[in-house]
Amino acid sequence: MAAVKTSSPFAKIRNKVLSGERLDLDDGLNLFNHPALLEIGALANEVRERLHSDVTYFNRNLHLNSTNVCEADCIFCSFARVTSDMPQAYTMTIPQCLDWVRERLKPGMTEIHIVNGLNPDLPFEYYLDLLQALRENFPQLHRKTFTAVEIHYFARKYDMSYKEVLEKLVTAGLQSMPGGGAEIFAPRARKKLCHDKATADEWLSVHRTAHQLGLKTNCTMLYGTIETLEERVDHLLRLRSLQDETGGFQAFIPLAYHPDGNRLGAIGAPTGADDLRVIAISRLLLDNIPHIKAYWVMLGIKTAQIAQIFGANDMDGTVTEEKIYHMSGARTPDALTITELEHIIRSVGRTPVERTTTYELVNNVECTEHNACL
Ligand code: V47
Repeated sequence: MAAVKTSSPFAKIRNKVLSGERLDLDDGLNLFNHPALLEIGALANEVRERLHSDVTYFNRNLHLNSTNVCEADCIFCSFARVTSDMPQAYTMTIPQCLDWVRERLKPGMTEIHIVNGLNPDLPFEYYLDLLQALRENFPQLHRKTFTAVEIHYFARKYDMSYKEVLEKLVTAGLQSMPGGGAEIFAPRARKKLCHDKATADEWLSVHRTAHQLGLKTNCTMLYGTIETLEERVDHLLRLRSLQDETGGFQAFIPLAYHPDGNRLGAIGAPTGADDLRVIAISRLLLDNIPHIKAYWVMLGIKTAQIAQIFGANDMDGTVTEEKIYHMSGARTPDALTITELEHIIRSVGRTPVERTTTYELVNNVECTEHNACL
């Protein structure tokens, strides 16, 4: 790495990181304001290599959004339709969900990721039946389902505690939770972006409960809307505090704002440099969360690839048929093949390693001939 003036804020941060000392709010802000992106990236890369050597993880997964009817008023969202009679609103029945999976299932797939709208017309049994039907018909797919915002909604709507909701869903087949719905925790920004869904404390409380029940979950941050740099750092530090308490987060996924087709529009959509900076700073601040995922669907394939030398160590997966980003203007393909993912990872000098949802290694005997799988 190039010589860094020993008295500069960055030099102090670098010394802290290299000696294993924790970064604080001021350090986070200094990193966001430090002009030399490559220095931040190189430091994050050192941490990433210390934790994961040259490995980049990926998995084979399907994304199902079984309803986009959602009564929450999130002004950045292009996916939701407020009522079921609006154009493009849909709700799939359980047999339709099963057919949908069956049509897209490939040998070697290990995960189904489900995120839905907050649909006022569905009974709780819909979610239980969906999980049970998926477990019965596709036992090979790990069910990573429902964000903390959905769990909070179920608790309020069906009059249960978070623990009761989660226990019932686990009995029906939920195995882990995705990290969506966190957006930005700061009340100022949250009030403008998504005033009527789970608050930051509620989001964190759902994850705390899930972790206490032994579930692994992911966490996210939506950036590039109206948040300040201080609000970004505050968000990351709140995730780090919960992780100190429970240890239940396995991956952090920064989500870059996509501006098409929603009411927030084209304010401050992040640039490639912003994306890489957020990845690198996340790696440096979140010293207790094992994996930083560069989600190629929203970063774009090329940025997600370069992120692998800026602190990230995961690319997510094949992601067959993502909708939330594609309805908000993502230009990435609907899915990647294993051959494509492996090529992208290898050509940035990393070793592709297939994982399960909970980061066990996969030895896909069925798929040694990759083309036979995807
Ligand atoms: O919660 C919605 C975000 C999230 C937009 O856990 C938007 O492995 C940008 O959480 N621009 C859902 N972001 C996606 C998500 C996720 C994705 C991949 C992997 C995992 C995981 C989780 O998408 C929402 C919201 O924060 N979002 N609209 C938009 N216009």
